[in-house]
Amino acid sequence: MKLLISIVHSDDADSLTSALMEKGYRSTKISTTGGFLREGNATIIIGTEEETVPDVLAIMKANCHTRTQFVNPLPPVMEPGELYMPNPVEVQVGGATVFILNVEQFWRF
Ligand code: 2BA
Repeated sequence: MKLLISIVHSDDADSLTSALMEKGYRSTKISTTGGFLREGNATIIIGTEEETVPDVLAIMKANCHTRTQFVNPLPPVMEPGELYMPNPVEVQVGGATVFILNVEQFWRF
């Protein structure tokens, strides 16, 4: 069995979990925050059999979209009277960042 930990855009999370459920995959959504953008994203965890991992990844690819966002870099240390003009930097976010882990044991009571 495998555990997929997938970080996706918040706007894609509900369509992803619905698409997974339609195909019979169980998932859990956790509200998370990206360390770089400091914006909300969603972490979807999915426990599934090894042979179904390609199908789950295909569902993620179909439902999670790449987005372009602009971020303002941290302002430099300024001397009094200096003016800082922020120059936004473009970053590509997602579709999905996926970690796949081996599951040693799985129990449901
Ligand atoms: P954030 O950390 O908010 O990062 C958002 C996007 O900013 C990243 O998109 C990437 O394009 C850019 N970025 C992140 N760190 C950067 C840096 N040090 N310098 C320049 N650009 C940087 P993605 O790579 O698609 O990542 C989307 C979200 O997935 C991340 O949100 C984070 O929450 C998670 N993530 C990505 N890689 C991870 C990792 N190795 N471990 C844990 N979480 C990760």
